[in-house]
Amino acid sequence: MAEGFYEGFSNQTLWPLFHYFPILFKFDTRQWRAYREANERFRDVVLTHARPGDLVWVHDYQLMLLPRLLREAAADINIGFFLHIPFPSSSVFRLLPRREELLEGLLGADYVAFHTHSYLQNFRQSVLRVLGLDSRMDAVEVGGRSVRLDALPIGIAPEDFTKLLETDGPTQKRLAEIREKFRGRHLLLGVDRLDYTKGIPERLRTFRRLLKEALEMRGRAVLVQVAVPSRENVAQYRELRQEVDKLVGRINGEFSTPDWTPIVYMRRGVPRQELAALYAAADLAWVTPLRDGLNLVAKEYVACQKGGAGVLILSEFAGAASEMGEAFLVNPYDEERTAETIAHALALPEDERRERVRALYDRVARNNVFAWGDRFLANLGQAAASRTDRDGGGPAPLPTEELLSAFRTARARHLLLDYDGTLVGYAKRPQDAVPPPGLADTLARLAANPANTVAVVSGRSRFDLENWLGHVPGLWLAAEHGAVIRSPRDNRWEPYRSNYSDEWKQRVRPVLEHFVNRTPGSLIEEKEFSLVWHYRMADAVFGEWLANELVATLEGMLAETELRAHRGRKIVEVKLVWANKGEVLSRLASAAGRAAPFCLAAGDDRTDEDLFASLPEDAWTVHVGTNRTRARFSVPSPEEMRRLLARLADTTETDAALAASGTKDANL
Ligand code: ADQ
Repeated sequence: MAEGFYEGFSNQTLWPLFHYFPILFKFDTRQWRAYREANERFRDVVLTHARPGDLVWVHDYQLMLLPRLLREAAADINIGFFLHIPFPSSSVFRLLPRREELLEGLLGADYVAFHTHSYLQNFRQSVLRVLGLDSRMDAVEVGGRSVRLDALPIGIAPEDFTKLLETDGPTQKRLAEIREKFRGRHLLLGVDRLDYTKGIPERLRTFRRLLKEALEMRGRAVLVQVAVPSRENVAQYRELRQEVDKLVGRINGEFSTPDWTPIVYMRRGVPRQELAALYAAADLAWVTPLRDGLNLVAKEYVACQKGGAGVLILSEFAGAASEMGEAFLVNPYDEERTAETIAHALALPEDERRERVRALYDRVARNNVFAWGDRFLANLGQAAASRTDRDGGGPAPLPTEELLSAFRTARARHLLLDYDGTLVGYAKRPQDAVPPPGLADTLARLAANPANTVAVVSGRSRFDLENWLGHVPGLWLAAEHGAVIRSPRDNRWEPYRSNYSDEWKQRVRPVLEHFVNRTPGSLIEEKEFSLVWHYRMADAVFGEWLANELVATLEGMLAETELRAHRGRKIVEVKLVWANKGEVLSRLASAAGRAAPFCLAAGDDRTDEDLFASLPEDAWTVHVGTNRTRARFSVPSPEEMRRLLARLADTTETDAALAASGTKDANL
């Protein structure tokens, strides 16, 4: 079984496919069974140790079924999963027999993280195309649970290398020897597992081209290639080993001179001290996998270049490329341009090389493996906590018939409806979220009954609401979270408070502008009572991260003012504290001259929670969507909400007709 699991399904099915080598992947049902069985064995062992509330962190592609197996056996443990290899594009992933089981396996976790944002996107695409499950950028809802998704590139422990170089005598001696040996030469370094994803033959061929075309490299450049043998029980790995042996022999045969050998090939693992000395001595690290989840070698090299001027040549197909922008990025399949880039980089002034590697070093030092581990565990903790909260009493699905009957029998009713995400789905650009056909008519039919007070209570500006719903007779509009309200009696907008100033915007705007400059695709919206930073169009992970940072910055700045910063859906909003949906109901009730025995409030976001909190216990509070909420009930989508309102409108009209016919009878 072990062979079918490890050499088999893990390394001959998943590994090649996830690294975009569909031509190499094999599928064998017995190996698949072995994979499943091995995952079950892991489950059994974990279960002998796990207690309720424990945290289990599952690593990598060999154990993709484990999260679900654990969840089914013990719903009360908290499960995180990290994938160390790429998650391929959905068109490649779909080639895999048993793809559904693998995705469902992963979705057993509370938190699933990948190295890069694009792997995360690929995963979401696959979940959509294979399982038909829609997801948000940071979560997917499955079976009443939310699985949090994240991009969290792993780091290294830089001190493991820098300490050796700074304090370990033998390492320093070795470094001096290597420097001496390669004095006057360009030392180029490749360090890899001997794996076909690492692009070693392509690198050797590129080196050959470099020697052929850049004559100044002859006699000068030396490629030290360290390759540790790997998975030798798999045929492709044995073939690769032969191919590399042959290429090295050919190139050395072709170019060597009595005092210069172009390639030094070490087919073995080397101890950490030797590795650190090589990294520190190398003028250039040649890190050009054809595909790589992240690539630690790139980071290790940078760590050993603390204070140095080394050049990092990095494949754009390594996950690390997404966070190592100061490296020289190359397409490893393009031998010609890669060779040119290498020649160019080596010829750059030392200052420029030094500056680039310093920027890389700072990031590698900061985003180290400890920060990575802490963040993973903190995020897993949070994801698990929100599941537990939900288990302990989330909203119930809305009992529509019961609601209709309560609505029908009430003599007066208040309906308070949020707009975006509640009546209408979110659009990419705020101005595109126009009311769908039929919505205005439904609202008008509801408002036509004098027993109903109907209000759209939104964070939008009064201009948007006026523009889209201003023509609906009888409808109350509350804009900017209730800061300004329009009564249907005279269609005049009145602010909730009359003496306010917007001087504060001059202080807050520069802070938001700073964030716009840092975040392509984000923008500032100015409303009468608030300023909003929108980042829906920005890179989602980066956007979320900056949003937290912005709120933290603003919180300090706004303390003891009447302004508050809060996060909404892909926005951060700064507004006056009294501009709050919770205040709207009292306005309506006093205008209507009575409190209504029936009150329905619907909303989808944090600002609606203020409204829910201000309502009596028995109000019909309805959350649209699947997030956490204090509402009593939920409906899945704005479409569902609109259907519900249309049914209420039908009821209202029947009421009105009955009442009308009753009146007629009485008149007879
Ligand atoms: P790997 O495919 O193993 O890891 P990589 O990230 O490059 O790839 O790590 C290799 C490690 O082995 C490095 O720490 C390196 O120093 C060491 N190494 C390589 N050759 C060596 C040699 N000859 N002697 C001694 N040590 C050697 C998987 C994914 C990666 C992802 C990591 C971490 O494939 O994409 O970066 O997990 O998530």
